[in-house]
Amino acid sequence: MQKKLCVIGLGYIGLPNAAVFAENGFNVVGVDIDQTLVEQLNNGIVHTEEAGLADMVERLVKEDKLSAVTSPVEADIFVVAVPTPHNVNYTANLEYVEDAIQSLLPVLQKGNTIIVESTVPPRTTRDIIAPIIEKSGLKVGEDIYLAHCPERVVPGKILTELYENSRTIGGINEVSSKKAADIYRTFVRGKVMMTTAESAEMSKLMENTYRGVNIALANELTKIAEHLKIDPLEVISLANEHPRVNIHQPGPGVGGHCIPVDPYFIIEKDPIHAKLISSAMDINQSMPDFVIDQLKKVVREEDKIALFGLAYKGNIDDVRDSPAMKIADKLLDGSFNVSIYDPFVRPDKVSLKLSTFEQTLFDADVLLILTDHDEFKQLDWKRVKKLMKTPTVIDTKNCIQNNTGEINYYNYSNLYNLGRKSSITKGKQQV
Ligand code: SAJ
Repeated sequence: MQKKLCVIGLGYIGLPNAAVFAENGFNVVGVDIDQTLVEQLNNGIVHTEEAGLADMVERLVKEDKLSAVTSPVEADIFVVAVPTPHNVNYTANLEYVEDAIQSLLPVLQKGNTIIVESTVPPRTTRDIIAPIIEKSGLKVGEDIYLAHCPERVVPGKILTELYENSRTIGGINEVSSKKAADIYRTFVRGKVMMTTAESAEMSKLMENTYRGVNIALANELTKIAEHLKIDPLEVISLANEHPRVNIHQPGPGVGGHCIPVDPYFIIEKDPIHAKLISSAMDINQSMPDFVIDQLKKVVREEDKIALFGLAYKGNIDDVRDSPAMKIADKLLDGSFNVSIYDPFVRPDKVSLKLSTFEQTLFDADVLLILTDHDEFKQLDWKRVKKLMKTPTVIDTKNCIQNNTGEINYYNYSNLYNLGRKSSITKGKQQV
């Protein structure tokens, strides 16, 4: 018989998950506290730019395989995919997770499986989530199966990665792991790895911490290289020719809901030992100020700065924790004339004013590139030069591929030349 599956939270992770479960034989009901989102979804309307998702949801709703409601209904399986934001002091705010679990209690039945995909600090499943479930009178691990199966998909490729990525299934006990693993095995083409809830929680956090620490290393190298007048991008590409080295790419900082947040969930649990992780987070957080310091070498007060890109990374519409937002806010607080263009971000999703391509570049003194959208990689430099007052570009993502020498181009290779009179050829790009 077809199993009924309830997904709690229809955001960036919950909705694609709901769609994939529905596509793979489950009768899916999505739950979200946002009434408008629920109504729109029941009409087949989706407002995220995630590749392929809108068409898939529209079809599944039409086929009656997916619907949405505002509070949980009885089901065989519950998948919790709500956000875990951080508090002001960077500890995990588990309010949404706790509320979601609490909301299941009235509909829970013996034999149900609860899967938590939301990222949580180590020990949360056993010490916080299981006790809430047991308030129902049902015993976790015997009457109710509970597992933490952290989401690992990357925005921009969510649907592909839901199928292709390996999954870590951390049951509260073995039978819980097996029940949850059987559900993912219906569509996951990667490995389905069974472990404990604690190892699943910690491995998820370490995946994002690994990336955050390695990006911090690249960012720190950039600062050192600027000081010592060395090209850090060339250094990275040379070092990465070593078979066991993989230095990541520097940038204007680290954004998104995961890499700037998750490592703090480890720090909060053991601040005494999480020294390297703490420093890495500080370095990444300092990058927006570093970018502004570089920019100030070439701009004066009242100058017009054109900002390209608000999203936290290329070809997506997500601005959560975006370093570009931080840079834009800080520049707008100063006495600069700032104009912003982002082809992906919808103007109603941000408090900052967005302008068109032409409006942003018109009469600008400097173009600051903060996101590596494909559109920016292929800019028509003749057109850019014509619109700008002074054709100076600072590319913090090293994403420009067709620089024709029409403009004064700076990326992290040659930051130490910024604001100097002489023009020097350095690295791969012409200045
Ligand atoms: N970034 C750099 N340098 C790099 C790589 C990335 O500065 O070399 C920046 C990006 O520009 C961006 C930020 O890091 O601002 C994060 O981007 P990302 O693509 O590294 O990661 P997310 O946050 O979109 O997704 C990550 C993924 N985790 C890993 O790759 C280990 C994804 O698989 C997780 O599911 C997701 O976090 C999550 O939800 O936890």
